[in-house]
Amino acid sequence: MFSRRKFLQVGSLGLGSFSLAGFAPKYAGKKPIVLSTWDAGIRANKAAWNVLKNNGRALDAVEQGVIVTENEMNCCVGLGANPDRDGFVTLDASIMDENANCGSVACLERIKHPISVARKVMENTPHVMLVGQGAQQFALSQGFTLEKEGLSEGAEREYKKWLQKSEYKPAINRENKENRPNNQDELAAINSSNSMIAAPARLSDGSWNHDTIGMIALDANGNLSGSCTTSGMGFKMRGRVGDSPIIGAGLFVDNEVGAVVATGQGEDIIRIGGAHTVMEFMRQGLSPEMACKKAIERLLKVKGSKAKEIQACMIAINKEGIYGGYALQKGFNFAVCYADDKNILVDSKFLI
Ligand code: SD4
Repeated sequence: MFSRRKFLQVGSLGLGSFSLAGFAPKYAGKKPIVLSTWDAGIRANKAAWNVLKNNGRALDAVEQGVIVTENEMNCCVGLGANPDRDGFVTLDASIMDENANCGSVACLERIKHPISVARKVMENTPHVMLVGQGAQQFALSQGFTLEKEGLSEGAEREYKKWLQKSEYKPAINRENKENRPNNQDELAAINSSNSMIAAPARLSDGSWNHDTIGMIALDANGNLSGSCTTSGMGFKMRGRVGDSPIIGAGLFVDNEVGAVVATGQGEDIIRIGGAHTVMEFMRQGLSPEMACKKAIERLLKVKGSKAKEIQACMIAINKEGIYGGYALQKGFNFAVCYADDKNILVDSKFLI
């Protein structure tokens, strides 16, 4: 048997500097660094980088970063997003800092920046999570504006299309590039389908769409933070909440270890306590990429033969600024920024 004593002896022989496959090496990390999910992360990273490069706090970076996406008109983040099946846009968001403080909101309506409300929950209440009307009331008490009711043009169109069949199929993975159309005919076919969707492949102007934005950052002082903001899933049941506002599922930060954020089918990410599971693998010494892979493998095991119908993805950084990500299926990418001229899109590895 390989006893603990023998293991310690091996370590003391200097083998501690070896990189065992999948274990985090002690080099090649970047600091500061910011990562975010999907290609929209490139634009969001720029705002975060502005904070980080000026010695700013990771917490401010991850808030400023995802605000960019909340301001964009898109299917899945912010008030322009697709509504639930009753026609209401309901938003989820969470944030966590280097001191294990965290805040989140779920099912928040008519407030433009749920991520900033989540931060106020963290900073100005004794609670972690506020939902629905209570979250909205709190936002108003903190000076946020109540935006007008109704749907964006794109969301209105998508909703009307969905209403024709009102199918409830929470399974299809639209972020997967393989499912993305290669031409106008394929695009039309996708747009005319009525299944419940995580995100349509293209926006109405034809540009690639994106989903939930999750962001994690390590600042120049070596502190970590993370954020996540989403409308969840288009045409979801009224009241449905995904993983994104649930600390430990969609997001987790431990300043001694790393930061993790998830995107994809929230129900299944919750089932494995996604972000926290990745964190514990990193705590045991696995690299961020291997830790994400292990968590996705667990999800695959839980989901079994139905895994093909969904997407689930994790990204992580550790204390050394080493980063990685893993997805269940092909088609996930994430944006990594660690210099003015280094804001790159990385195609994630995947399991199936
Ligand atoms: C949710 N995880 O509400 C979010 C949606 C998402 O890619 O990330 N989709 O389940």
